[in-house]
Amino acid sequence: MSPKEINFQELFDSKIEDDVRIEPKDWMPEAYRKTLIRQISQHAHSEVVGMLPEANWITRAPSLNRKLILLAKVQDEAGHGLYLYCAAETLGVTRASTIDDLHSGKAKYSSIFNYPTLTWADIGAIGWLVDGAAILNQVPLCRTSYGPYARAMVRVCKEESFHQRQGYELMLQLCQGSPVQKEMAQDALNRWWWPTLMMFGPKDEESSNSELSMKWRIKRFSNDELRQRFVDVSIPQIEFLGLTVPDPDLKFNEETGHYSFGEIDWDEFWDVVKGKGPCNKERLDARRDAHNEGAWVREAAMAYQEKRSLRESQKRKQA
Ligand code: BYC
Repeated sequence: MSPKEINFQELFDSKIEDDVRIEPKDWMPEAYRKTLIRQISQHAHSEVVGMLPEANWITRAPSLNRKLILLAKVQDEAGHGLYLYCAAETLGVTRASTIDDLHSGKAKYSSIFNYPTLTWADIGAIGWLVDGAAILNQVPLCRTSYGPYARAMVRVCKEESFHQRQGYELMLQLCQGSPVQKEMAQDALNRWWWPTLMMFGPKDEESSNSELSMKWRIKRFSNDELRQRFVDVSIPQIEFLGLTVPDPDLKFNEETGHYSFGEIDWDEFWDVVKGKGPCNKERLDARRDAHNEGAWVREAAMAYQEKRSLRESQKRKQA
């Protein structure tokens, strides 16, 4: 068949239908490419901004072991950001342009990282709840239709699993400790529970990207499906800790076999997404400062690369 006779759209549709991964050099609809660049780069920004609330506690971790665990976790998040920026680059954008979009406020990052980490228990709550939510969202992404994104997610999920366990273990230790420690754990749960439910995104009927993302098998489950799954798995964990869910409307529904829960404060969610959360300004300022302060490293790496290329081309000429 000559290239003229190939119907690229049909070929793409049949690959999606048969669960064959789309790879960087394959033809893809422009809207598919755009939505992937949007999601993958926002995912990368979330990983990198997500280092900030936890990094705030590295110097104050209560023991050497806790410090080592937290350092390893925060480094993992940096690695996740790098795999994801690389995956976005395979779609034809530069890392510099995606980072500029974060710094200018054009690109989003997860709402959850715009809340402050007030006590040590917040580090447990983030690992347990935020990474727990991330796992539920990201395990299906290991089967997402775009190859480089799916492959990046495999390693990310393995690391998230360690993050979730260390967070739960930290909470368990606090809950088995003194009354003040248990109170600290309850307070962290009270503050992180609702923002974690918001992480899954708006309700399905308000999720503007879902229809196409589901059709293209970028997303395999809807925002509400994953949110429900998160509530169902978390409630027994909360009960085991001996803590109380900060939701008076939470009830187990015998008929559906799922927990029903109270209404999320969607005004708060959209305020945070639009930049009006408690820490949005602080987070973006910290990222911009880190980028500016790291300019000399990027310049030095480029200068070294130029010198090396020059040396190699001179050697080739002499040979
Ligand atoms: N925060 O149509 P929808 C981590 C935006 S990091 C802010 O449902 P979609 C970790 C959405 O972008 C894990 N914005 O969107 C790191 C869209 O606006 P645009 C982060 C949100 O894409 C360090 C609009 O609302 N995980 O785990 O179909 C330490 C309408 O939404 C949010 C990922 O990034 C939000 N929460 O579904 C610890 C996973 N939710 O873009 C832990 C990959 C929605 O049209 N991403 N918006 O202007 C996804 O799976 C999907 O993008 C989402 C949203 C489920 C998040």
